[in-house]
Amino acid sequence: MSTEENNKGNYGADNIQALEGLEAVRKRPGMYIGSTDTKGLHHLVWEVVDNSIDEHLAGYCDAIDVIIHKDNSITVKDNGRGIPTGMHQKLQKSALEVVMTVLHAGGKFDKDTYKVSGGLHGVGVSCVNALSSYLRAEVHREGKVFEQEYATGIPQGPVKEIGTSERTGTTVTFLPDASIFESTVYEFDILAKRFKELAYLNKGLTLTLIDERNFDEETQAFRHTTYHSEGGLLEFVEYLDSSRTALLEKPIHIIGKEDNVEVEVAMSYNTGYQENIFSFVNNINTREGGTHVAGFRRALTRVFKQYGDDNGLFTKAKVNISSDDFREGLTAIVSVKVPEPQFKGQTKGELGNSEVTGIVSRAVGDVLKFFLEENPGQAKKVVEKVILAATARQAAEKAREMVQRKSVLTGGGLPGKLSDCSSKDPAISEVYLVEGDSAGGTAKQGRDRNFQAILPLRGKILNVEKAMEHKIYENEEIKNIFTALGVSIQDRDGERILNMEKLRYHKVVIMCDADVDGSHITTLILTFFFRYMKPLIEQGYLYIAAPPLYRVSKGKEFRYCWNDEERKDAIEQYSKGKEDNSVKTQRYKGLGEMNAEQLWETTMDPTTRLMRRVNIEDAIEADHTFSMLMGDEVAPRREFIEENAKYAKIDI
Ligand code: 0RA
Repeated sequence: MSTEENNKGNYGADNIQALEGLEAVRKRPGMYIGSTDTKGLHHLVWEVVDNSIDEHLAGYCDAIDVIIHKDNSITVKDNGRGIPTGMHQKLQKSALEVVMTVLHAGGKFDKDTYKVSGGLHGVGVSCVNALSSYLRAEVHREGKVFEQEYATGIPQGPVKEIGTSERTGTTVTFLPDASIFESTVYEFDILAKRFKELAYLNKGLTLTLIDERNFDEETQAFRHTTYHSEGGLLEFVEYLDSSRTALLEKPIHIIGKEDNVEVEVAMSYNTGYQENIFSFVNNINTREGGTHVAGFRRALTRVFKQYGDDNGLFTKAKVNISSDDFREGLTAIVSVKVPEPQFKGQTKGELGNSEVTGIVSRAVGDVLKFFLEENPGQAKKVVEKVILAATARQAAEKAREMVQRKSVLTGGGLPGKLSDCSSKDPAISEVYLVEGDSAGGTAKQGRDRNFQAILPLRGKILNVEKAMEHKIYENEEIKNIFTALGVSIQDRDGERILNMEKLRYHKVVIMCDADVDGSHITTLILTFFFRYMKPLIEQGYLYIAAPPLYRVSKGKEFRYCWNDEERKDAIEQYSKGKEDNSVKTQRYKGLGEMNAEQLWETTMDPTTRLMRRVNIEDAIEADHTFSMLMGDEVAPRREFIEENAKYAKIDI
């Protein structure tokens, strides 16, 4: 019997069930893909790509190509085994149709292989199908090519055999349903960022992204990028630390397996003071950590403490070492593959499986112990750094206490430079961090003093990437930020926690000049918040003000413009297309060129201003950007700026 015959007149109970399943997805898309905004839109791609990654994990696929077409439809092509096309015995139709139309069918029930799909993303390609106004699946398998087309998940015909082929693989092309998604425009950068991460997490796999919406005349090619890593996590760590000075000759690489849980860790130390641990479970980023990260930390503390004690290194230094001190200047990636992961936490970004802690701890402990014994020279460097960290931490504690004690002694202790607002309700209060005393003065005159406070910051605040922690707390401008905001940093078992209970403003707005210097200072302030007040960003309290770039006027009429398009539009409007010398354009280079009233109506008036909320979508990339822009080494920074200048989007 041919596939075609199988499908003919097959309108049994199972078909109706499949239809009802897809209908449920269309009725409540949020339940299946989280949301229908741009995040949900990109989720469709993750879903299909995850299925291809599973083929890679099973050992059958080493290339995935993704194309963004002109109409924002997406093609995902892999060279895996291809979705099976034979008859599904129970449902009496092609397995391809089952995978594409039955919720959670997936098709792979093999417990011995790890799956990305079915994990956190995992709702199955059938969901993508249900949410696409059009989808086409093409399968190369057993020497043949098969295809089937769908609309909103409903097959538009049977699975057809359309040719012969010498390769295997699956190609899925889908057009997201515009009646379901708020936006149907794909972002190159979002896709590229995830593919880069996936390349590091799946060594040997090549991911290519092509954007057919964007043709580059110079190279006569569509915008595209390819990611591939032979070194995997080892290269990931090297990439993350590429603008820092390494302490070890080469990152330490740990691979282990116990009870079907696979562990892979790459770690290195640099001469900086930050701790950067990124973690993944089945390729999914666990932003909130979890039991795997706990296991890693436990091993680190245990092994280093033992090594230091055995060699009498800590007693000599006469400092108390806390577990934090072992992680200063550490960059690590902890990746585990768990057959049945349980995710918990607010955003389901935390691994809950308790058995994983011990497994990771043992795997890391064994290798680390061996490394220290075999490499006494490098071990000594790390131990010296740990001792330095402990000494610095104690100095920082004192400095922090000073700041906090001082704020109590001076009765509320608000900084003298702060022009506070009258409101004491944080929910409606805003504070503007303004570069320079003169712009601060203008802002003070222009503000609505009922709910807007102004804190001028003088000169460039400390470059926090390079400074030691106690220096941070001794810096006048930074102390002012802490006291003005009403937040403090507290120690809990050697871990630093930001206490925001007394936060005085729910909008903290960075306001700098719209020129190169201003954007540099914005980056510096952002770095500071990223490093020391991350929860404030995560809660959505940090903003960047957007002063206009131009003022176009004719006589008494004028318009503010935030970009060149608006400027052209305004000139056009006033000159009505004719040459008109009375149309004037003023370019604002700094806040200082605006008077108080102008600053209010363009930048501070909540009913008219433009403001950008700062979010750290991706701490990995943000961290890298910060350290690259601020770090010691010039080459990667230049490279970064050049690379990004082309698309004019250094968005931090
Ligand atoms: C069901 C079973 C098998 C593979 C797949 C589905 C599969 C799905 C997708 C989605 C995109 N690319 C894909 N590649 C494969 C196992 C196949 C076998 O046992 O031969």
